[in-house]
Amino acid sequence: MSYAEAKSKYAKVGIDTEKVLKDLEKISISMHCWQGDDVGGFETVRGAGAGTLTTGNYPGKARTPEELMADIDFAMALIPGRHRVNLHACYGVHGDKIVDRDKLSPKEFKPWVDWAKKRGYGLDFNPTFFSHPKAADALTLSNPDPKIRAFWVKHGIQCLKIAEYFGKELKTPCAVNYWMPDGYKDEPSDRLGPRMRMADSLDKIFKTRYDKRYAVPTLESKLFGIGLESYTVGSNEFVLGYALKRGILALLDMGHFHPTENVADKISSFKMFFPKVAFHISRPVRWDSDHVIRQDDALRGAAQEIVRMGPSNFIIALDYFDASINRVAAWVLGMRNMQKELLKAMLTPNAQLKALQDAGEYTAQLVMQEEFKNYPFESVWAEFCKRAKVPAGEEWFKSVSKYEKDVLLKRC
Ligand code: RNT
Ligand code: ZN
Repeated sequence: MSYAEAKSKYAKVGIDTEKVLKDLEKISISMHCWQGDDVGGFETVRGAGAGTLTTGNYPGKARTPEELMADIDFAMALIPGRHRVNLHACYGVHGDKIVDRDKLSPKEFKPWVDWAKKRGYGLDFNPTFFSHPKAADALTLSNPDPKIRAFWVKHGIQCLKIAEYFGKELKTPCAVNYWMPDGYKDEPSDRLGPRMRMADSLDKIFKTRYDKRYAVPTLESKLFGIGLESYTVGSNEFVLGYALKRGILALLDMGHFHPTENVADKISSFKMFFPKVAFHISRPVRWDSDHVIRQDDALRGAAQEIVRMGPSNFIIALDYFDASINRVAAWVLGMRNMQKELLKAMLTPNAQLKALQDAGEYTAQLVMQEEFKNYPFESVWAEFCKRAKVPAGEEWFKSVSKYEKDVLLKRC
């Protein structure tokens, strides 16, 4: 179906596709740098570890900041719209000597800022509370040893400063997300103590003066980690309570709940009590496996909630790391899938469906929910891509395959 035909079909159910195209263009998604090198970073200690696991050994991962930047640029050129890049503290650009986490400063991130300015990307940030000798036992901000806690508090503070620098330089607020793996493999004897220590450490970090116009802290919860199956300090309840009390944002990672929980259902409750809802869009398979996001029911559900409550109320970041497939393809596919689900949700007559719900017209609601799924979304997507001058269909994969042959495989 042509765009013009699709446009008139949507117009009949009250949807203005021209407005939808404009609205979709306004949604910036934060693309996670860590898919590019399996959460490696540029320090000496490598690998995700500490509660997470990357699996696979696909050739061609980025080894240097230059390679990672080039791969991100290549991916971004195949994604319609303007987006952001999400960095982790372990991706600092160091000289001869590695600056330890407690001493990181804007200096190590200047090359990223220079690059982002040139490209027009916004930057988001994450302190790295893992892949470090002082996190070997997966206890950082809740560590019983006050010296280790102090080290990580310092890291948390430095990251707030780096985020502020990003926001100020790039003139767009930087979301700085705190996720700590802290937890225990087996049943702890004290569940309260670590949570009290964690809260105290976080207090020390967030009492630092920072400019709220530039740095927007978020706190990410988790149900369990690999090797930390019995207890996670920063559980959902801990995060909700802490974030509300301290006036920061809570971050929902789609892989951090029981596999049968409906993450989409949580969003409206978050929206009620927080000014914005922050997201790590991920796809768990049996566990928090961080598979590339697909156009599945979980993503559809999240996108619908985001659209119904207004995308400007959300901070959307992707978080997955598959080391078993082409990493550039993993980025492009995930970003486009997120956009496609947002577009599908925008092309749904949400007000009509809500009216059916409120009127108790459940049969009609069910029928319409299903019928609208088959409206000609692809024609609008193709138009969106055409205007953004990027391939609409699977042709994008040809360019990635060529890049793999010409660039990625030469790294091995
Ligand atoms: C881990 C969390 C966390 C990380 C990134 C790399 O379970 O989801 O967000 O994936 O910080
Ligand atoms: Zn996450």
